[in-house]
Amino acid sequence: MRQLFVAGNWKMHGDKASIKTLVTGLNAQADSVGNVSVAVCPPAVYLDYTKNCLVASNIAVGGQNIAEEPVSGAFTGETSAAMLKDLDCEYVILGHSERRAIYGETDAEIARKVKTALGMGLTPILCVGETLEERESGQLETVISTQLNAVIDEVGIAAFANVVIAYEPVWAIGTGKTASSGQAQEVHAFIRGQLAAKDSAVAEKVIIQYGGSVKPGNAAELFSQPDIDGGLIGGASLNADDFIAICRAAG
Ligand code: G2H
Repeated sequence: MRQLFVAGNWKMHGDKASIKTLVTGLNAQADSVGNVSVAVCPPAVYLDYTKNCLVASNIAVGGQNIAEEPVSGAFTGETSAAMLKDLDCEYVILGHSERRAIYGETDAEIARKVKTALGMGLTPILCVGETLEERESGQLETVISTQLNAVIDEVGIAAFANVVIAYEPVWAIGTGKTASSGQAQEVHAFIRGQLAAKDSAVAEKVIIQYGGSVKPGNAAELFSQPDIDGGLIGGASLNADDFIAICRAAG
């Protein structure tokens, strides 16, 4: 039985005042979430501040990106996996569709970043997902398996025991459109099947989160699907009551 996992992707949102308010709300309600793993992923500059504000011991912290280079070097503007570890982060989101589309991250780069994260003892939250155009032209499975295989080829299937996958249909991100629980389950089962073809024990263990306009009102239905093991939450993770309600739906 997999333990469900809900992570908040704060993206490029927040300042010290709003993070203080948000984390105070999370601290107050963290005891009520039940049996679920929880993490928040603030912007890199606020990781340490967020960690210091967090009193709840059941909420972990993660980054939203790392450099390929694991420790340090002449890479202006970058953050390394070692730096995230130094700040007691447990997770890092990699390959989010915004990184792929806006910053041109390729499958190969993302795969190398997954390898870097694993090597540093961080758990990558590897995002995969198709655009509406890709879905409507029948390329969904090809797109997802290409994104997955790039990483499997780089790190090996056994390493996926320490990887979280987030299925995020691009057309459902921040749009208010959520994949129906049936649509999402279908893709989650496909992802697990792709892994199972290579290693069934690993496939059974891997957490596959759903992401894309998850809200308190649709979380329980999504999380009740057999292959949906929690969520990667954007907009709704910026409000403590909403995020806790989503965690409770998984707990
Ligand atoms: C998808 C998700 C978080 P939102 O990007 O990764 O954001 O919940 O706002 O659609």
